Amino acid sequence: MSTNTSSVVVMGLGYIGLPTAAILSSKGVHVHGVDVNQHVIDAVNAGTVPFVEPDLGEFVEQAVAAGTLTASSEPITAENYVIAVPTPFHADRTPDLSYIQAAAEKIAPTIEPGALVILESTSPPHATQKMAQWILDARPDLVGADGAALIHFAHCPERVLPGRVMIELVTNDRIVGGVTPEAAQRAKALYEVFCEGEILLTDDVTAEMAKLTENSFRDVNIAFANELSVICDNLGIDVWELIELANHHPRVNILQPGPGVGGHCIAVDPWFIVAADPTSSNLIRTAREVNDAKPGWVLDKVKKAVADQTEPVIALLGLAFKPDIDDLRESPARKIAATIADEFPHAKIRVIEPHVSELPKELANRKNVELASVEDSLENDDCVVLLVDHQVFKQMDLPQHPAVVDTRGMWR
Ligand code: SAJ
Repeated sequence: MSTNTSSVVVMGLGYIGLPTAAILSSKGVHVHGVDVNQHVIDAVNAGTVPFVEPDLGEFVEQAVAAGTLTASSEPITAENYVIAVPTPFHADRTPDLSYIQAAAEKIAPTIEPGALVILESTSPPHATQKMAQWILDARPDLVGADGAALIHFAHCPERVLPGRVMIELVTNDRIVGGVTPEAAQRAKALYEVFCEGEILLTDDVTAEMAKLTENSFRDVNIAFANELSVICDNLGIDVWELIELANHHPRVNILQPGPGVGGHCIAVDPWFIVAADPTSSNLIRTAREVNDAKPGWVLDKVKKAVADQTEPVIALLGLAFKPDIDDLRESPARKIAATIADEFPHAKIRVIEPHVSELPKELANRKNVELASVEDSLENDDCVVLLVDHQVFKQMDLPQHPAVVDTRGMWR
């Protein structure tokens, strides 16, 4: 191992930072993880994981036992720093870089000349250079007499799929964007410690844009499927049969419609491109709007289905943002459930989500909402709304008595 890859500080022990810390430390790198949440720090130091991700627990347990992974609220001096903190957007959908700034300012006092700072958080164009400036503003001694920084900066976006993170961290190709070519080479050496995919070198701004482009590509293509689903519903055509047929064309590959697009990436990242160039990003903005409008369309379907009832019983199948996970963040199903609870105060709303043991707080305190079992019959409901196509739902038969709103084409 090169001397430059023996120590890493990871800022942010979330869905990306902790797996990255764990995989690096499994290769013998000394990793110190930093988080603002004491519960996360305690969990990691105890060799446990504060959220569900297959195989991550074993990696963390072994690394902590081997002494290569530690966690605290404060960074230490290391050869490499990886920043993996959230990048949400403001109310006006412009990117909020405050977590990156806070992490940059926190590591600044510990950095020694020659260190490499990598931004992994999904970021708008030029965020890596802003991060570099925040660090250098705090540490003017890290700027040489010729005006060049004495440390290196790179952007290396993650592209792992939740649920497959420990596999994809190793097997996915990786884009490495250096603010300088030397920074890119340094970052490549670090990712080579665990990544078996191709490591593709570019500059920092292209790397930032590549990540946003990947998720926007998917968003635009899901929007196409969602728009088709609305058109087909108006025209009395089964959209899932239509897509299946069209996808037999050798150059057509349409994605699946659903109740909207959830998660913390695909529904967010396209807005960073829109914010960077509002006048030229009409297609990307429109795709976002099409996908964001889909939960409202589902609500209208439910309203029509129970229009003649004053106290309907409505079953909602699924709350997660996609099938077979327990992650409810930014879930369109969850948004739809909350809106139905608002719109039908006299209804009985039975939420069936086998991956959670309690309802999220905005549903838990409603008198008209209960968490129901997947074992219960659906035949006594007035309306059944299929929101997530979890495997467990696929074993259920199409209910005969209730009206059905099937947003995933599971019962077609
Ligand atoms: N969805 C559809 N129809 C489809 C596919 C997905 O409605 O045909 C919906 C899902 O139900 C979900 C949303 O889209 O609500 C997003 O799900 P996803 O599986 O497409 O993606 P994520 O958010 O779990 O992960 C994505 C991945 N990006 C791409 O596939 C380009 C992943 O590789 C990224 O690392 C991740 O975003 C990220 O962190 O950016």
